[in-house]
Amino acid sequence: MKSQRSVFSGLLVFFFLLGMLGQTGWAQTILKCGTSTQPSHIYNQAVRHLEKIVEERTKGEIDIQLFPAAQLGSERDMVEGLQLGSLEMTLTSTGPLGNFVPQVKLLNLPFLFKDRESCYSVLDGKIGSDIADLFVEVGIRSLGWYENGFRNITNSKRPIEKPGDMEGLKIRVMEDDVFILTMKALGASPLPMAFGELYTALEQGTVDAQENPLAVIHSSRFFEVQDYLAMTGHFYSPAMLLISEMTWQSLSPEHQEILREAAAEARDYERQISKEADANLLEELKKEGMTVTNPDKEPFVEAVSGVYENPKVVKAIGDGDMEKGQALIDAARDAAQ
Ligand code: EAX
Repeated sequence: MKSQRSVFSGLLVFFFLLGMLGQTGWAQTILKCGTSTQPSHIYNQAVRHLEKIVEERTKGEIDIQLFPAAQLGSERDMVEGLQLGSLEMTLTSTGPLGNFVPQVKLLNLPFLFKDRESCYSVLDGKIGSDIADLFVEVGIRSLGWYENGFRNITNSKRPIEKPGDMEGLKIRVMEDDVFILTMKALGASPLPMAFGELYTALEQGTVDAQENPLAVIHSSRFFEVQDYLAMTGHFYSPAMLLISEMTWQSLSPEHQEILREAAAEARDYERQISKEADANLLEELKKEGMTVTNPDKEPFVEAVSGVYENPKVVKAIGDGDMEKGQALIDAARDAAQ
């Protein structure tokens, strides 16, 4: 009896203290944020920037904790984690996102955008915000379109000057059929694979080639296992900062507002460092011994034009409706010009 009573009063004291902590603002919300890339990559610079702003403005009530280098799984695993509520946040490429919201595939189309300005006008305009809003239906909330960047091809076999040079190259692609179809149209043999396995696959020769923005090629040190870099810029790769809808709903309106604003600021910062990375890293990669080519893009654009007419792709972009898919493609092409 006696010991039961003391357990009871112990519990009372415990809950009393817990209540005090809550009232004095000591309760801290930890938001784990996973990424696939190496710590020095722009995604992780941006998340650290976000972490700082949010910590300041919430007076430490929200602590964003970064887990880079696919420590918490592949991009696809992390997005699934958000749905399940086992992970709070991720900054990911659109690579796996078409498996959750098929309309995202629109943004994965080759040579859709001519420059960064055209990307931002689509992503920050109606098309981008309509697509971002669809994530709520699958248990995820978008905190904005970040940037991975224009993708370029590296390989270990030969310099690439024209689509014909891609013939037979085993190339790793992200896990979406738009990427697979594009590489097939260029004559290569695409192999979908999670990013975390890529360095080893290149090193061991499981694949000859891969494609990524300069910031990824550099931070992941692909120059150690790839001799040739072709500045094709064939895909613009957007990134998204995502938060689990369960987590989002558990935050106070004040914290939601702080997070939303900080995410927009960190996005602008990330786009800026992404642009700087493109301006600076080509020289760095040459210094690391890569042979760089600047192929004429026209023959590449022509070779992949069929991807835009592929019924499977058009239908997927329209979420099962060909006409809607075609309308979206037309709208994006107009807006991107
Ligand atoms: O999001 O999978 C990829 O190649 C991505 O570009 C990379 O993980 C960064």
